[in-house]
Amino acid sequence: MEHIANIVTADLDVMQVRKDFPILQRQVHGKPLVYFDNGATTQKPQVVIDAEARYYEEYNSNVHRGVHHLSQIATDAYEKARRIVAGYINAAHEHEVIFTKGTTESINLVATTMSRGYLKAGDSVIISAMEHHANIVPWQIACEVSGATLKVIPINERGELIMEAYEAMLDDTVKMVAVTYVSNTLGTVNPVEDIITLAHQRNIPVLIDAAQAIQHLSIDVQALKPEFLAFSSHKIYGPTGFGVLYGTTEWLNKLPPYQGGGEMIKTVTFAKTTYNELPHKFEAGTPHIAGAIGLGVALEYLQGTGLDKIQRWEKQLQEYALESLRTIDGIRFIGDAANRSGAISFLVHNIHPFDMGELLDQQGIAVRTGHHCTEPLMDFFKIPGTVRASLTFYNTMEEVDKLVAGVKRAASMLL
Ligand code: C6P
Repeated sequence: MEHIANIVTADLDVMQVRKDFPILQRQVHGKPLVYFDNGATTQKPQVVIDAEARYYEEYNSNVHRGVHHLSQIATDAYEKARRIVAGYINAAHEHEVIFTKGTTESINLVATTMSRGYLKAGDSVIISAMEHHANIVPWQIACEVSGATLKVIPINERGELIMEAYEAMLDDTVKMVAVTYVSNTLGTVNPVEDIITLAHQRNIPVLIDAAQAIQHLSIDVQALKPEFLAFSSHKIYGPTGFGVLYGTTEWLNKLPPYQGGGEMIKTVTFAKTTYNELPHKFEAGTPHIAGAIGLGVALEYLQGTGLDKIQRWEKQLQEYALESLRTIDGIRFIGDAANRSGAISFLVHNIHPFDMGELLDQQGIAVRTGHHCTEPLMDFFKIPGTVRASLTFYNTMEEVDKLVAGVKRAASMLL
């Protein structure tokens, strides 16, 4: 196919962007790396790698704890990262940005603290059928501890939420709604605006799992108005082991602390401990300082590259990939939502996803295979797993062609 769109219609200079990511220049099994596992983790631009290294080389020190020079520089850099994150999602206050280990910890923080007094027997929590395990299991545990019930919004065969069912579920027992913005397996973009509006009509707080949305969509928390929003740094070109929980001041003040230890205290005696203010109340222990700095730089890099350009290119690439993959004999898409982003899951004839994944790997093409931590979705579609290609802005149409040719080659060997 003609790849003129690579250069002309997309105002993003993809070839230039690719130079910013050193790993994209490497080979795998003697072939140029084609990286389509961005849903699992994205690659890091050199500026992020350099910023992390600079912290360790030049001002490694603990934060908020020392009056000495290095500690002050580290604290400033750490708090600057919070400012950048707050600006990126348009939080009303920097203290509404809590630093965590990632999406999983952010959701666990909310579910665990809600189970300590807020959720009670007879209450219910709503999640959806397309949640990642990280937005299922913490709520199951919270329900077990509190005696609340877990309810699940069903989906249709295209992998879209059945909104009428959701509306019908919203009764007086519901004390929390926690749903994913974008499905990591299906690529479905959920109507989170409607989900939040309907919940708010009954004063129910909402948590949005934005792990697969933050890197593809613009999120303005003051416009969207979730009470909580969680995402991971490593899926938005930042370091692993780091992430964000956004929460409104009201709700973060309402919830008890999650973990006890350094930084989250104001005063400690054996009789009683008083807790620190936001955001420190939820940041016990020495944090991943380099992670925060790296995430801040990653977000600045995206803003510098241009979010509009990135999103336009990703849309074109996604349409091209769907159209090209459709030409493969025997392909079945798992998830065919009208509104989608990021992940494209598929199966070809009855080929096991692992076999397909292995043969693609031999051609230097990295995709993810398996249940993608969404086992209930696999049960719904009655499949063992999928092959998942998750695209992002440094991918090219040539790489999509390689994937399509690779899948055809693998299929011809396996059938
Ligand atoms: N999904 C994937 O390949 P952590 O591991 O905490 O950074 O993110 C957990 C998580 C939560 N919600 C969603 C929607 C996710 O996609 C993920 C991570 C990866 O799909 C690893 S399983």
